[in-house]
Amino acid sequence: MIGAANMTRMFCTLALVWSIASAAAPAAWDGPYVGHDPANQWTALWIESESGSLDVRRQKVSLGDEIDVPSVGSRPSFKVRLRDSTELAPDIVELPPSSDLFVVADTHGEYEIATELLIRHRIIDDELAWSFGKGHVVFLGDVFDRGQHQTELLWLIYKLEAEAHQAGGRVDLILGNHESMVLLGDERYLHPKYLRSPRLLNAPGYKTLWGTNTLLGRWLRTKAAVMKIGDYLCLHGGLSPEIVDRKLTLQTLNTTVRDGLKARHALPQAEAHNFTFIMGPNGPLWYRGYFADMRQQGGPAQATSEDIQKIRTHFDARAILVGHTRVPTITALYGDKVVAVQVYPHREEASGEAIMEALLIKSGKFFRAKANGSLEPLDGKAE
Ligand SMILES: [Mn+2]
Repeated sequence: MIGAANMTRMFCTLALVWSIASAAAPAAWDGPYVGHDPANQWTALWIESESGSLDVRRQKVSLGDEIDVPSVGSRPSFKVRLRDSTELAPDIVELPPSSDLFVVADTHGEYEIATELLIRHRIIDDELAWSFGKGHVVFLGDVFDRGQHQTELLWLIYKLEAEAHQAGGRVDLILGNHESMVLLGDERYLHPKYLRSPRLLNAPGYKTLWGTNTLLGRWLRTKAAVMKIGDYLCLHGGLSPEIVDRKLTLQTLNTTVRDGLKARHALPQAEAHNFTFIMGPNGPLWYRGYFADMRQQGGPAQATSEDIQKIRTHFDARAILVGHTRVPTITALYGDKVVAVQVYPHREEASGEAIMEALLIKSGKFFRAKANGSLEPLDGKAE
């Protein structure tokens, strides 16, 4: 087992590297990472760049303290109050008819583009503070991998969760396949910068930075793979007809994923069997059967309208909202019983304009919320 011993080394014996007098202040590079040692002393670690070298800054902290998450590009730094997470995300959340639901799919480390989308739609203000009142935001997973600012995005979501709660609103983060990959040690899709972070922090691998004695690692392991928010099933990949055939409930799906992400090799046999299915091409984190027939790739057949009806009946839901599979614009499938939300965050080559979309559900109506701030009903008329 890696884990306790290595984490102890990481959070106890890391030497603080003092910078020699220098004109320029160190620039943020990665972090903070917050974890505790076996004596429950919490430490925050930042990696900073100065005069071409990367140094580690470390600070003893306590739950309840506020620490800085550094600025990125034009986005300001923000303070986050440290809290431990023990309460599990619910399988089902009420959505009052007057509350808007803002659905954000895979952000993949594209912090500036994702925050632009949130700012333009007044989910957050220019200082990155919650400004959506009693509204509800759900992130459909895949915050990790590909881009280079996943740490900041996770801290932002963690912070907004608390601020939304204070305001009578709500933020939920659903787990995607890239959350599961990172937490289980698959480093293939990490932006190369994140391969350097564990080395600089004297940790044996990137997943150690998100272990069960880290603040965000514990927080991520309270999250759900599938949530029903109001009448909507919210998840990363999709619900396959096989889930209904196996009679899997939200509770079984979420408990199995959580247990597997805590200790995959310690799962009892029946649960290990479910975990293997869930982490496969017919499982909720990976399924792409709403989009194409995947049988030639060893995946599932394309879901039929009858399949979708069967799934909606099994979970008593109006529609299924998914990320994971890229679409050029948010698209209603199966007569709006499935909505594909994943417009990959990127910049238009010529103009540099941010391209990303979220799904806004207002009084049961679907809108595309674009990164430039415009809203467009899913049935096509501009508003
Ligand atoms: Mn994905």
